[in-house]
Amino acid sequence: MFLGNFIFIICIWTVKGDLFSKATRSRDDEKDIRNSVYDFIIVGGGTAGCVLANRLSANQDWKILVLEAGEDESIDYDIPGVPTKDFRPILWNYRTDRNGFSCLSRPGGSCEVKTGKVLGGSSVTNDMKYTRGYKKDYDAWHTNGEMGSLEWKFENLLEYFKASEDNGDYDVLMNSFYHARGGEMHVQKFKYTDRVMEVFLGAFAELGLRTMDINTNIVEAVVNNQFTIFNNTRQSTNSAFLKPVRHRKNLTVKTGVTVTKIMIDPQEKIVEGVWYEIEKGKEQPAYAKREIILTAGAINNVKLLHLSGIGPREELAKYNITTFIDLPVGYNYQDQVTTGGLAFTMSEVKPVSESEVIEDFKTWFQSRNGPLASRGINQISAFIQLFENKAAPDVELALEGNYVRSDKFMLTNISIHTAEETNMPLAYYNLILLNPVLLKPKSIGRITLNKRNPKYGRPVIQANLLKESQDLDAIVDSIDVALQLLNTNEMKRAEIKLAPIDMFPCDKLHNRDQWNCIARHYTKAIGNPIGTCRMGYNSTNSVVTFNFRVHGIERLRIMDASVMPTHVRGGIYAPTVMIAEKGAKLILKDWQENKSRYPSGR
Ligand SMILES: Cc1cc2nc3c(=O)[nH]c(=O)nc-3n(C[C@H](O)[C@H](O)[C@H](O)COP(=O)(O)OP(=O)(O)OC[C@H]3O[C@@H](n4cnc5c(N)ncnc54)[C@H](O)[C@@H]3O)c2cc1C
Ligand SMILES: *[C@@H]1O[C@H](CO)[C@@H](O)[C@H](O)[C@H]1NC(C)=O
Ligand SMILES: *[C@@H]1O[C@H](CO)[C@@H](O)[C@H](O)[C@H]1NC(C)=O
Ligand SMILES: *[C@@H]1O[C@H](CO)[C@@H](O)[C@H](O)[C@H]1NC(C)=O
Ligand SMILES: *[C@@H]1O[C@H](CO)[C@@H](O)[C@H](O)[C@H]1NC(C)=O
Ligand SMILES: *[C@@H]1O[C@H](CO)[C@@H](O)[C@H](O)[C@H]1NC(C)=O
Ligand SMILES: CC(=O)N[C@H]1CO[C@H](CO)[C@@H](O)[C@@H]1O
Repeated sequence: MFLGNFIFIICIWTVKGDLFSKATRSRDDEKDIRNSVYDFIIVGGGTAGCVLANRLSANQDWKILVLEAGEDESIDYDIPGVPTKDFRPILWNYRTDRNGFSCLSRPGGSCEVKTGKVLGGSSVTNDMKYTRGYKKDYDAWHTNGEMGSLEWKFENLLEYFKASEDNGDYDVLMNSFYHARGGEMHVQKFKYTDRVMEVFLGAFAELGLRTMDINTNIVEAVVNNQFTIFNNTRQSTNSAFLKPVRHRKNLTVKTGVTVTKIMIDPQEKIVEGVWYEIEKGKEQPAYAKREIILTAGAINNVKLLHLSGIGPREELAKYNITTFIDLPVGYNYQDQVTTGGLAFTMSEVKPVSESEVIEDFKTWFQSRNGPLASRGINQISAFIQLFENKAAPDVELALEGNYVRSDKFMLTNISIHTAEETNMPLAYYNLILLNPVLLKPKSIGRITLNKRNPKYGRPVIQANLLKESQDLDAIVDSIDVALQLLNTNEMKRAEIKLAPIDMFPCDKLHNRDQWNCIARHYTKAIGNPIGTCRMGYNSTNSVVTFNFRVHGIERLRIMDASVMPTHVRGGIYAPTVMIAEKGAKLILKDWQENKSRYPSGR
């Protein structure tokens, strides 16, 4: 069966432009082929992929295929109090390449990059925070003289943010310039609060920060964040966009399949379809009559494109891959970055028993209430500006609760590793980590194929975290700000103090030198990778146009976080959904306007 298909495909490759009419084919073969022809193929059922699957399959004239490497999402991943970023089976388990200047004391001298491998992608493994970034971030994507880029001005993007938004907080929704309801994705604050959250809100207020909606272009604020939750349950883009339309007849979703290659007609530079693996070594083809859309994320898009001969010529030559299109795919990798090491302890901590936690799980499953219907102190963060006159924040001081078992706690200094090890759902915590997240780092890296095993090996992520000295300086500056919390009345009254963290090997150093050392040793990659397929004007320094078309080839687009040229000042979940909304609109428009452009009856 497989072999039959294979021979068949070779026929198609050689007899370009006609999928159906070869007399040499048997009826069975024809049926197989017919069944593997779609209008659009979406590669990667992740954050962006699920949104596109919904929007494109709304058109009954189109047959859509979604190919996702991970398995279906389970309700266990949707409990807000349980951090899915530690669930190895639904992660790609990638790490940055060892570089000698960051992640030094992390295992292997490298940092984890926790992107999701599951239907819904990283929207299943992320922290669900709903932040959009700033007007000036988007306006900076504009290229002078390029009309298409004008559509990326912030004012023109609001409609796409609002298209998917269903905001459930009245105080936020009131600002109808920014917010909307009625979309697929429910956005809301958690109802749950505790005493320590109040203390931190008060302490940041003493430092001059006001509690505000971060999605309204304000310079600084302490934020009781909104999350993509519905009924105290995670809303991934799978549950918000895909699940409700999975019954659609023209929509096929295949999970547990990995796309390994894009089929390209070498003469015409047209994309015809993809090969995907149903199990190791067993590949099947699928064909697209209209377009193939890559949404495999900023790391895996690169791997797939390189394996398919789209990338930097000199780089692909190292693997003896013939270059179809010479493009800077994989360059311009950027991730946000933070460091471990800064943590606070509270004087009185109520110990939690196992049976209490079990009861709380039952409560959540029965009524979606209780401590598991929250993310504890993680709900609070502060956005601060380090450099004046920027009119936007540089750092998010992100709080993260953790529970350190009493046998390890307070007896002696605890290691940073122990401080970060997850033992309990988020609402139970006796330690508060403060992660100063650099929102718009200057350091730039690159992704390349695995040297020994390009096809099955993990891609090489040269993240270059903290390579630029400005990045390190900004993190250390923001720690200075964070330490001022200790002088606030709120913190003093609550007896919140610096946690006794073992700073090895930085224990002999002081002040800035010590924090410099800690940041280099205990670096954390946030896991918000972007930029590897950036949008731009031409093929010299970008991979796709401002309409997401890959330069120099037809019928291939990329529509996920990888097209962002630089970071927006916030997470990239909502921005990625926005990109998919905008992309879906563009596709609808293009195929309406240009009906005859590609022969649709072939
Ligand atoms: C731990 C963590 C916490 C985060 N928290 C937040 C937050 O609170 N707020 C925020 O705004 N942002 C957050 N982010 C970032 C944000 O969620 C992601 O960056 C964003 O969702 C990326 O979307 P994407 O569509 O580009 O990629 P993904 O959602 O990662 O989707 C890519 C999909 O493609 C699939 N795939 C890859 N290769 C193949 C292949 N060859 N064949 C088939 N399928 C393939 C993958 O399995 C995956 O499902 C967080 C990220 C992480 C890692
Ligand atoms: C590439 O091809 C050359 C010449 O055929 C060969 O010597 C080399 O080992 C190949 N390299 C790889 C990575 O396959
Ligand atoms: C929330 O979930 C619970 C448990 O499944 C259910 O009983 C309740 O009706 C749901 N509420 C809403 C508003 O959907
Ligand atoms: C704990 O850490 C502090 C600050 O780094 C240091 O002064 C102290 O000696 C350490 N104590 C132990 C027992 O390691
Ligand atoms: C591509 O664009 C960049 C600026 O965006 C410019 O510097 C470069 O000269 C352009 N290259 C070509 C070949 O037009
Ligand atoms: C439609 O096709 C024409 C001609 O190829 C092209 O110039 C135009 O940009 C296309 N329209 C859209 C919306 O892509
Ligand atoms: C392109 C395609 O297959 N369209 C089908 C989508 O589903 C409707 C309803 O089942 C069919 O009528 C279309 O033929």
